[in-house]
Amino acid sequence: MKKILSAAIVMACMLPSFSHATETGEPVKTYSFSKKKAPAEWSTGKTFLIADDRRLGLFNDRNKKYPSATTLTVSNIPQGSSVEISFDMIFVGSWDSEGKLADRFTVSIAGGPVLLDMTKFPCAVIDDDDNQPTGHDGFVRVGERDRAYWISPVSVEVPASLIINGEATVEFKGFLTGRKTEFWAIDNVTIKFR
Ligand SMILES: [Ca+2]
Repeated sequence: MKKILSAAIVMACMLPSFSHATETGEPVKTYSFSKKKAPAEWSTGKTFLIADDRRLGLFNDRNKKYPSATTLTVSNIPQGSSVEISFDMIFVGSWDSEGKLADRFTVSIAGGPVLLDMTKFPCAVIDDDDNQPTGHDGFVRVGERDRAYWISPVSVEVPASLIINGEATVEFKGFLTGRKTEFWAIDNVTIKFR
């Protein structure tokens, strides 16, 4: 009997260590969009092949053929925890960091505050020529043309104060000046509770 009791105590002591592992950085959820349709937590289902890897996208807020934004609903967030969302942002075409054609990308609470406001992009071209990209990760066919793409790791935190009833809906949105020349997609999303 004594043996059984001590085994139960050891088991009970092990339980908190599981939640501790989560706090110290184990993802509670990952999305790699390996199927044609994205999981239901995402408001848009369409995926697109870039370098033989499915990504959520493409998006363009000025072109009716594409959705302009997507939202991700994160549920079962422990009380008092914040949420860290990390993902690969894929910039397709030559996004502009300045000037009249400047583009923008935001991550925000749906209908609420902006968490990340991006105005600097890695899309560099030589001599202002879209046919001479530099530092890009490859080319992808969009419509009738091959376009360069750049992949940047992005991380954003949803503070505990913006989480209501253990849930947060986060919106990803691009504000593009190019209707047919600029697009975006996301991939390899990981969710961590902090
Ligand atoms: Ca993927």
